[in-house]
Amino acid sequence: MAQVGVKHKSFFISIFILAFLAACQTEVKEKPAVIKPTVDVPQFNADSAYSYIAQQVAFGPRALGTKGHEECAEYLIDKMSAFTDTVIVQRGSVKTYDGKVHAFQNIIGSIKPELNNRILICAHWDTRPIADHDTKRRDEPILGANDGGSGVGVVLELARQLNTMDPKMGVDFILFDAEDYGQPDGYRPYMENSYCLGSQYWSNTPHVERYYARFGILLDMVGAENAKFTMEGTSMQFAPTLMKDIWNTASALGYSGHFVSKRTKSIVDDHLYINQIAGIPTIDIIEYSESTPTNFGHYWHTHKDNMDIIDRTTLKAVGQTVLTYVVQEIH
Ligand code: AHN
Ligand code: ZN
Repeated sequence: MAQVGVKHKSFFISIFILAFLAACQTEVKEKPAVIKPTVDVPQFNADSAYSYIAQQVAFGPRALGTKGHEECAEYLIDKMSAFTDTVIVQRGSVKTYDGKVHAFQNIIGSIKPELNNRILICAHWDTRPIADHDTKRRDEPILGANDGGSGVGVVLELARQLNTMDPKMGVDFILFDAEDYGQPDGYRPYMENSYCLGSQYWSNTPHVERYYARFGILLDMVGAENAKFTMEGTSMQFAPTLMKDIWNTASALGYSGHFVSKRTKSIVDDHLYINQIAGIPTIDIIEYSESTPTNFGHYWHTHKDNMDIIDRTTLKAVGQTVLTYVVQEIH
């Protein structure tokens, strides 16, 4: 009897162990997969972005100190007021490389300004006062449809869309002034940091005290036909994860023709100062050309930078990619 009892005992122990192992396996199998909740992403309207570019260009050149600059500022403040909860215009003056003093306006629209958890989307709105890379009329200001107009056009359309979405995070849209009054190549005496004066000012003196954002996205020259956007060096240095995530988003949406997963040289642009001074990890989505000595588009700082080179297909690729990434982040 004692032996039977022992046999019975080991039999029940074996059954118990098998049942336990089975339970463990079942539990592992039935553990629900971690799926990110799917969020409805609206369609980025490229026609709308295009029209915001055309309206800026209709003011003529928007270089510091011009009538077009003054009038366009009013238009942008109006638009930003329509698309965000609060608008702050940061006004000041800067001394440019040519010794002149110019008034500037950084235009800052905020959705849910009361929230601490924030993201930042930005572009420069001023245009270059000279056409130093053109072969003729080099001392005349350019229209800057792409360099100045396009980033703002996409930012405004993003603001219009995100404003209707009741985001769980605050969103700031900054239109920087005084980006493109930088010193031409070979000008003496050399002046350091002559570009991006508006973003340098804001980075040192943000529109609210102790401002911080989880990340920033800068849009510069995002509207030219067939534009390629590579993984620019400064962005990869300061915000590699953000950059890879956004390029992956573009790829998932079928925009790998525009968003090329190749690292290219570092560029001095507004994002450098936002990273260095404000300490906000920020990337630059900026066109890279393989076929020009500057690696900017063939139209860059020439009179060819007008509405003829703006293509809705490129605006859509950039706008939909950023909108998709941001909508997922703020829910
Ligand atoms: C420099 O040429 C040093 N940076 C380019 C920044 C820029 C100019 N973006 C648009 N125009
Ligand atoms: Zn420029």
